[in-house]
Amino acid sequence: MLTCSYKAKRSPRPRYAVTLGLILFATTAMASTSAEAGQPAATTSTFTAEVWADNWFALYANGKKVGEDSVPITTERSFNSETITFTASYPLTIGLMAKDYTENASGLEYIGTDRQQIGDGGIISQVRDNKTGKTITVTNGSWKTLVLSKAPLNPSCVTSSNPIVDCKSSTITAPANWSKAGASSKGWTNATVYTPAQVGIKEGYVMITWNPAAKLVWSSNLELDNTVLLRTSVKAP
Ligand SMILES: [Ca+2]
Repeated sequence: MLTCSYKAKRSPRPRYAVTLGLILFATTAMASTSAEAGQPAATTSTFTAEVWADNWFALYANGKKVGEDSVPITTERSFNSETITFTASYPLTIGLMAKDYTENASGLEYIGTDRQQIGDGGIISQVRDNKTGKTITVTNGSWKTLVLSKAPLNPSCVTSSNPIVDCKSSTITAPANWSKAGASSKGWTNATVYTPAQVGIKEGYVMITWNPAAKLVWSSNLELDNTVLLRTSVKAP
């Protein structure tokens, strides 16, 4: 009887222990699952973007501005490059707002001097995932572009003694969320690739070792289009 009684008391203990263990295991597993679902740790990384622009740019990741050219667009000669580190998650939409310097809405520069001209733009970028060390995107003709500001619409005004009056321009505002995944592609076209000679690379451009696949890009008109948006998307590796 004693043995029986002992066995009767002992018997439920392992079951209880197993049940408790299962509950604890399940709770831990659930906590772990919800932590992974709640924060995108699995797809988040830090990235390093190298950018050279003639003349200015702002960099966006998944709709958020993560950096910009440290030399203001109000600087007539600005050919510096920038290295920007930021944190973001895949799928990653990279956006660049690029501006060619213009002295005013005429689209001209060096106004009133013997160098008065229309001027041109150009931008190149490469982005590296710091976790893997791999380059995940470079500017090329597969990027999409949208022109925001164009001037002059009548290039013959380049010789005008009063360009702000004689030169015509057109400007639209950047579409909301233009650098977010799923943004409208209405009006966007493929970026145009330009040679270093066409853009006139200088100064900061040569400070960076460019991936051979990274190309100088802009809209289809390097001279007249003064503010352009550029965008690409990168899937999780
Ligand atoms: Ca320029």
